[in-house]
Amino acid sequence: MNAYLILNGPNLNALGQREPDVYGHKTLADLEKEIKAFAASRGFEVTFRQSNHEGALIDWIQEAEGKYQGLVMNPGAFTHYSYAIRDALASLSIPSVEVHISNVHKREAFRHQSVLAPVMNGQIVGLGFHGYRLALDYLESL
Ligand code: CA2
Repeated sequence: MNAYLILNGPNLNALGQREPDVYGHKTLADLEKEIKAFAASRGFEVTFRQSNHEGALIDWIQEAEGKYQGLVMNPGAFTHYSYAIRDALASLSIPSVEVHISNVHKREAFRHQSVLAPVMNGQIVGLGFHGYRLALDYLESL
C-alpha cells in the first residue's frame, strides 16, 4: 500500500480560527479527517505532520526518504524564502507537490514567489483543501 507524507508549515495549526475569508472555517483537524477518509477510499495511507519550526519540517523531509512514496507539503510562509527547506527538498528522491489553500497570486506580491516550486514536481494553489486531494491523486498516478 502506498504511503504519503503530508506536511503543513507555520500557522496552519491556526486554520479556521482567524482570517476565514482567506482560509475558510475548517480547521487543520478537519483537513486531516477529510484527507484520511479520502486516502482510505482510495486505498493508500497518509501521515500528517504540522510544525511552526523550519528545522522540524527539514527533519521530516529528510526522514521521508525510503519511508513514503511521495510528499505533499504546504510550507506556509517558508514557501517564499526558505532556502534551507529548498535544499532539503532538492535532495529528496521521492516526488513532492507544493499545495496552498489560498490563491497566493491574488494576494501580496511577496506571496507570488515560491523558492521551493523549482525543486518540486508541481504546485497547486487556491483550491482550498481540495488541492491536497489533487496532489495525492497526482502522486498515485506516478
Ligand atoms: O495559502 C496557503 O496555504 C499558505 O501557504 C498559507 C500561509 C501563507 O503564509 C502562505 O503565503 C500561503 C499561512 C498559513 C495560515 O495562516 C493562518 C493565519 C491566520 C489564521 C489561520 C491561518
